[in-house]
Amino acid sequence: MNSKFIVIEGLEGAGKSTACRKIITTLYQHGIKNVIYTREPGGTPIAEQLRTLIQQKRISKEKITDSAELLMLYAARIQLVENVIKPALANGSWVIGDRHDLSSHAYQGGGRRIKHNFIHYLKKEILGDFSPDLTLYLDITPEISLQRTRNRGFLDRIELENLSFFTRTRNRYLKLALEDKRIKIIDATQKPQKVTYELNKTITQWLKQSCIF
Ligand code: T5A
Repeated sequence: MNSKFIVIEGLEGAGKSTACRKIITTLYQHGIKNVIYTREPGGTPIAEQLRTLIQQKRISKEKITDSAELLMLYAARIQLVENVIKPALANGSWVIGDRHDLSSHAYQGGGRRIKHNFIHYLKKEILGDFSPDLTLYLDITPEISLQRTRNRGFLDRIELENLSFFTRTRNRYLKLALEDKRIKIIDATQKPQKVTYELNKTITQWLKQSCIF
């Protein structure tokens, strides 16, 4: 059985971490037991240090420029892809990714308004043709996202952005999801049990369509 790379995407508080756990359980029930979990940014010692830099509210008085943020995200991503994801796939493991490249197109492209051509160029140069087999985009409104993250009690540097930033980010997610049939949209404003049901249904259908069982 060919191993696959499945990614979960969405705004803060969309339920990505919860969804990753549920998907791992669903795969297990379908006999796919060799599965690893990754998160972005992060997942290797260097990528985790980059994550800290990206999320830290302030490093002295120096502001992280939008381009530097994007480059750090791609630096973290390629460390993870080359050192963890590709070797795992080559060894027959499935990989469940909590965020991947689509996040940069949504947050840095949509939210920060960095030009699409530049992000696309970086992606091609750094990742080549490497991409997920399936992406599940958990769609919530920015208002719900901010409410769920505020309930958590602390906000990192990106979570401190305003509603318009997250509205642009969500709009870019939706635009890209509608353009690519490998990205499935799940309504994550529903009750957790309903979201889990939709996730299971989508994954099971996709496994069948991909002739995995
Ligand atoms: N980033 C990342 C970029 O800007 N560009 C990039 O290229 C990349 C890769 C990463 C940050 O970096 C940015 C985006 C982010 O700002 P992260 O660690 O991935 O951050 O973090 P978050 O998205 O902030 O992760 P969260 O843990 O906040 O969100 P999750 O994982 O989506 O949500 P989860 O499962 O932890 O749930 C959050 C809360 O919501 C509740 C849960 O119980 C929990 O309390 N919840 C629900 N409540 C009601 N109904 C539902 N259906 C619910 N689902 C979950």
